[in-house]
Amino acid sequence: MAADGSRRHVGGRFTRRQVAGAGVAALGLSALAGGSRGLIRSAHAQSEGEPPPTSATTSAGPNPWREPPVLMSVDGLLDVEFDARPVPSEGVGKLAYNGTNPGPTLRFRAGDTVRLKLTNNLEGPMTNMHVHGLHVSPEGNSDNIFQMVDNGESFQYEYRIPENHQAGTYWYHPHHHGDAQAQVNGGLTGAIVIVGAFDNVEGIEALPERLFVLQGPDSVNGEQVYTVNGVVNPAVAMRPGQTQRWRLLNASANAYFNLALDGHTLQQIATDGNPLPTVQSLDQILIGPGERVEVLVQGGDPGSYTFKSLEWGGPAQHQPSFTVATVTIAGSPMEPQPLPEKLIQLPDLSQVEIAQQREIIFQENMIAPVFTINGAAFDPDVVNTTVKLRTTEEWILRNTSPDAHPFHIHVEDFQVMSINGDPRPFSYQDTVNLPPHGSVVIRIPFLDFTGKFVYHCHILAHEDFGMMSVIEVVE
Ligand SMILES: [Cu+2]
Repeated sequence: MAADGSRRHVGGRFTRRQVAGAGVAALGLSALAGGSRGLIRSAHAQSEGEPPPTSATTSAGPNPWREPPVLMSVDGLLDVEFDARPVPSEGVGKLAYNGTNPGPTLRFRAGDTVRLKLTNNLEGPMTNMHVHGLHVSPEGNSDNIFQMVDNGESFQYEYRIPENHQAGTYWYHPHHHGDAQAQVNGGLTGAIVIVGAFDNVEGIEALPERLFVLQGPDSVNGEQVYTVNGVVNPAVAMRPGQTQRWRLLNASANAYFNLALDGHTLQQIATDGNPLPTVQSLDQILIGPGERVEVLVQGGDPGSYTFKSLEWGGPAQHQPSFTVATVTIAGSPMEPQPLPEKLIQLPDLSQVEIAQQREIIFQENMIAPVFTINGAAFDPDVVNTTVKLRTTEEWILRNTSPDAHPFHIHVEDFQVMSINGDPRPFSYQDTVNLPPHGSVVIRIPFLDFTGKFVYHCHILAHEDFGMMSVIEVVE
């Protein structure tokens, strides 16, 4: 690690007392408002009362489609500087990297090096950077979320992307425990696209691409709005019969997107940056906070179709149906291209030797700390789970609460073996939804990197209030 004066470690900045204090706050809110809904509502309320943004995003739309600026690697190197600062007039976002909400899309290849210099001009809180889904070292100035950047200071990150990294859709966001929800909700987020072999699969190659960075809800003119690339209800143009590749990223701090396109089937090809072995034809796809899916969409008959999020959630997490985008199919028809017959088969872990089986229990408690994993709230000074390098483990994720919790682990992807006891179609993910009072069995290969990182609930209101644990992989 470079001897840089701006370095800050969570371990030195957060005391047990502060973490316990956060738990007390959570108890008060959840006791008053019932579970996580109280926390989510209170977070949204922070933006109410402020002057409404003046951009076109407040209109019901459909509004013009736009995507974030793209920063691409050149000759194996992507070298970028990110300035995090408040931008009260920028769309629905209140915070931004380099003035755009969402931040620039980072596009590079497996084997590349990504250098990112983060400057904190947030005028208050500490911040840092997490590259969600990237299989890179958690140590030093790589994907090390124990590193903090103080207000007015900078930190130089460097990520060495393995040659065999999966091509796909990933993302970045701050991971400052206690303030992650506010910073991500504020607009500090963006997409990462890794380019590679998957893009050359027959039936995918050369398809027109769209990136959907899904955010919200945000309060605009007293209304709760959801956005795509910072735009409320953008217009998506397609020709009849045309196939488009959509990269869908749930960058919301707390909300789910239960996606469906009227009159169309979503042909899923990837989960969380990992290819599926074959196309999955689905009428709706639930993506929790932090999750990504890639789908192929084939335009139907000319007309206007609503891309929406269907009603979802139990009593404390209930979300009504809402419009995500409006798809307009017009122009000269195209001959529909055949869907890919075969995608990419990743290693199947169902027969491998399991070095260790663990039970990871997600709990909501009546007394502080309210949100815990295996009875403990996050403490950066405690290693909750120690794993041997070059082993594969089976984790049984259990949820004893009435709320859904999206489980996410840094650095490593896992194979999902079953949900509530039902075997699942083959998929590798880095985030998986843990249903209320449910269970998910996963297998995680720890093959390449030693060091300390975290696993947690990706509802950031829950994570900020303790639902996170420390894992260390050792030789
Ligand atoms: Cu949770």
